[in-house]
Amino acid sequence: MARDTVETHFTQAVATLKAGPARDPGLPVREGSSLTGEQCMQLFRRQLDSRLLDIAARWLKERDEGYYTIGSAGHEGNAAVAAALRPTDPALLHYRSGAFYLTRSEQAGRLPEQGIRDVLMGLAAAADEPIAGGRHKVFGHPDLAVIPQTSTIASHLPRSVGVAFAIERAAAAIGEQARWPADAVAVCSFGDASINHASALSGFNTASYATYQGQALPLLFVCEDNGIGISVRTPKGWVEAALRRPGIEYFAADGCDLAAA
Ligand SMILES: Cc1ncc(C[n+]2csc(CCOP(=O)(O)OP(=O)(O)O)c2C)c(N)n1
Repeated sequence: MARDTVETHFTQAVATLKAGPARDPGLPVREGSSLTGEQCMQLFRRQLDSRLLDIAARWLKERDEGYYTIGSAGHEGNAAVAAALRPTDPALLHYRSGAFYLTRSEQAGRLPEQGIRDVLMGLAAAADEPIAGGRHKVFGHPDLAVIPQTSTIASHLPRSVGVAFAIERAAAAIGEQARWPADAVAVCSFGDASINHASALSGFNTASYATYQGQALPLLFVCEDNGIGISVRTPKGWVEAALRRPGIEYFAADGCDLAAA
């Protein structure tokens, strides 16, 4: 099979890297980070799996055996987001969350190939695919607390606010046994262009409005900024300018740097 363009870019870029001094894999990869070399390698493997799934998606499509080629290339840093959370934290993910999904699957005690298989079944629109029964390629699994979403951009943001609100209300206000642990944090990922959608704006506003008046809302919004929405560039600085809101703590990290992320 001929290498495709994304794969070629990747292997060329990796070939230019110079090995650093040997380090104890049990130590942090650099000062100021808690990420050990060992953990870093584990995340890197899931990042590679995600990239390989993208390549497999195009390869299956060429053979008329796969139906979706929406990939996660360039977004593999979201493995770090999964690693920062627990596998019981409800996750509402967008379509670039391959590495998050594979990392979480492993965190939950599954073999790497089980997560890979879930995604492959989605690509092939398999009737046995557990989350959508072959109707769409979506990331979702009840055992992984990954709540399935459609690829309708931003549609899951208001829902994530509801999930976070429910975690808090169930635990603190009504003392109900909820679906999620009482100390769970909901996570919701989306792209930089998606933050302009009315659904996203209503989600941000509701979160902001609630926390502004003291309502606890355990929610991590993750904007994966690749600088473009199909063919439309996101203005420089727009994501930060648009997302700094009352009641929402904003912080940024380089998604291509696992330790920073
Ligand atoms: C509601 C809705 N409108 C339009 C689309 C078509 N669409 C698919 S991806 C996309 C751009 C998303 O860009 P961004 O949020 O930056 O994420 P990226 O794909 O760059 O990761 C659009 C408009 C859609 N899926 N859903």
